[in-house]
Amino acid sequence: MSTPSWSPPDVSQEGATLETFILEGMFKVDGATGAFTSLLNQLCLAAKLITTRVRRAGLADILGYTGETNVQGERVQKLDTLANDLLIATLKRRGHCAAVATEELPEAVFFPESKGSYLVVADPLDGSSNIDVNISIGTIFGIYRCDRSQGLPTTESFLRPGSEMVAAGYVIYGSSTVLVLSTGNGVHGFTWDPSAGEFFLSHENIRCPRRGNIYSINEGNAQRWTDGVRSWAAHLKESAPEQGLPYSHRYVGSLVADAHRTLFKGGIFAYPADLKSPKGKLRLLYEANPMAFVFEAAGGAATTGTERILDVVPTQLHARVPLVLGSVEDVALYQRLAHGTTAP
Ligand code: P6P
Repeated sequence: MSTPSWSPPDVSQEGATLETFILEGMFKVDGATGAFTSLLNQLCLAAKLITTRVRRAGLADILGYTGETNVQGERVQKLDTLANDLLIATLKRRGHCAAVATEELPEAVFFPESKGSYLVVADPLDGSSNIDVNISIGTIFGIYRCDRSQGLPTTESFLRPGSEMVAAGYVIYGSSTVLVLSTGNGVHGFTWDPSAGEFFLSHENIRCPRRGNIYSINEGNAQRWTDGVRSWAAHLKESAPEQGLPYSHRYVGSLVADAHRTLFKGGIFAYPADLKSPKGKLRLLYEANPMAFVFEAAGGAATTGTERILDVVPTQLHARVPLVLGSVEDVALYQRLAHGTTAP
């Protein structure tokens, strides 16, 4: 039985809580069981729990490294571990999630007691190298349906293109905490109100501008780029006001922060393959795919430079890809100048 696709309510819901917004979206779907709605609310609960810990990090001595390293070979910070554990524990409740794969764990976590038909992929705390210098970090998530007619899911159940996701989004812990969510029908932002302990709809129907004037890439890697990427970056720095050049350069070094700014202001974010990261640095399942899902739902674009991100079929949970996302015109220009290809 194909689960009807969820869509948000028609009339403006400005000021509605996230739970209300999700619930009212469900009421519009004939035959909805409430499982998807309940799973989304569990993810929102995880975001609330992580938000409170992130906001207290400076006070509660949960900064600093644990001394361990994760499957990426990166030093693990306490907040990383805490966010990962909170997310998994929250998703395990209510039984709608059959398994979850996160950046922090080498293998997926399966919930055999669950009768749920959903899989979650997540980067529980992206940008963790910025935690102890108080720069924006975030949580990134995506949701797939899974077929339970063959019994429990397996790791292979996760190795599907991002186009098969039914929802995706992220939480940015910045000057305020904002949860950005898409179920494929538009993109909506919810801002955390700590006094109420709720997320309230604050950005309805977010649209990515067709073109921006900001490019976001780690210029420190320039000597490792291909000639094509170098010529693209050089083009954006030319002084040609009639072409809207030069662009400004902004780079936080936290994907959620750089992507969030690009979603609202337009322009382009790129983490291309280079001599140090021949497959790119960012992970397909729980970084590139959820961001690509959000950007396409907001009228933006996301490619590897030659292929639509959401079409890439992962070969393993922690597969890496080159990631280029942003305004459709800026992504198309990147593809033309950096790879000599046209938009997919
Ligand atoms: P670099 C953070 O560690 C991260 O995974 C992403 O959030 C960010 O976009 C990227 O790495 C930054 O990488 O090599 O520029 O520091």
